[in-house]
Amino acid sequence: MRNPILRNPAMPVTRCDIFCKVIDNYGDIGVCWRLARQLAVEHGLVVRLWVDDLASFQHLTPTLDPHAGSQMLDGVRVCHWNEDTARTTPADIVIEAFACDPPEAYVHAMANRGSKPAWINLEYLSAEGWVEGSHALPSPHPRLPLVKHFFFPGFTAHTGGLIREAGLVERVQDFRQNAAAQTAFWQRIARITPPAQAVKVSLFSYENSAIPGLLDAWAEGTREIFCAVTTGRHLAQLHAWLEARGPRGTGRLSLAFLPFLSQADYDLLLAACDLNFVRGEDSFVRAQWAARPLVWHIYRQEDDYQRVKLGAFLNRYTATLTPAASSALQALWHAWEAGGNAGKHWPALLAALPELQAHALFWQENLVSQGDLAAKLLIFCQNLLECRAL
Ligand code: TRH
Repeated sequence: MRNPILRNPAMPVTRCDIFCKVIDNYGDIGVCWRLARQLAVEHGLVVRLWVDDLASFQHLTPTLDPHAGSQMLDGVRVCHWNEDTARTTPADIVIEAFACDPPEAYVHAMANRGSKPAWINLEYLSAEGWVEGSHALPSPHPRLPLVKHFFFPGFTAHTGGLIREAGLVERVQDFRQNAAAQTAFWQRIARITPPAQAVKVSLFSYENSAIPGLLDAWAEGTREIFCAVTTGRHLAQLHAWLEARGPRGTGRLSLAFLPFLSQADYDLLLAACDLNFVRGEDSFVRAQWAARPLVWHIYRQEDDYQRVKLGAFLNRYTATLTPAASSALQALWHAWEAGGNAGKHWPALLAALPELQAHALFWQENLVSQGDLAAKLLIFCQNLLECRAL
């Protein structure tokens, strides 16, 4: 498909370089990979994705060859970010993810181009109020004739929005309404059919000392719980809990241990569950597109700054909930973040679940109405490039 946004024939902007450094886990590459595919497949840009750690990337895309310097995948040229990267010709749009700094020589080549590229720093996601004021701000290079712009994802119309592929919401909705497709899905990923009456939960988090208490609450609670345990840093605690329970067993809780899923299957998992425990950035966003209630294990930051970010999101997310549902959700999220007694707050959250389910759909619809990040980014870049061409 040709690019519907950057469609000025006098200025055929078609090439985009995305730079990604994998700091840890899968979030950095998860976000970049989604964006790269969307820009290539939906908007027709010629996209190169420069990644410093192809081995981590391979977890998300098993068909990727971690030893190849360059390969085509899903319409994107995936390139290993190494010393040769500096010698490549810069694209029209240059996106550095999370302030990862493209190579110095590449930046010089950008400065030497007749028409300067639109240079974007794609920032981390936050619901804090200052994001609207900082979104799209310019940052002139200290020495070179180049200007980089901050692009902040976010939850309001005055931010860059969230990554959402075309048709995602419809796919999720169709899947949720199709019981046979869900049964086939569970069989395919775990060879299991969850008990019909159980509350279905997915679990993806970091190490968290709140895990055993929550599992105890599930095992000894009033409702049957089916927990789909993803592959991740929470697994050791899950196994330790199982061992510690010994002859008491798992009570009303049944567990299914999943392999690492493709991103597409992980989306379906989120849609198939009644409640999703998610973490980091990308799974947190995907749970919102799944229109299901969620609990967020936010990535820890220096001086516990993540608590400010958590509070900012909760303020927005709970604004229209009843006081009972709002405090149930907040109590469990805070306990989960702090590694505290999340199990104590489970009964209240369970009671609030029907309201939280309706709210998750309302929240998703509101986010959809704000436009998606790739489209907003391209409009922003087009405006930048047109202004420079005047
Ligand atoms: O993996 P994360 O913790 O990632 C990040 C990074 O740590 C990053 O450095 C940090 O800055 C950021 O969090 C805040 O969590 P995240 O962002 O949810 O990314 C996980 C990705 O893995 C996401 O794209 C979903 C995907 N995934 C699968 O594809 N299959 C699976 O089975 C699971 C559990 C996840």
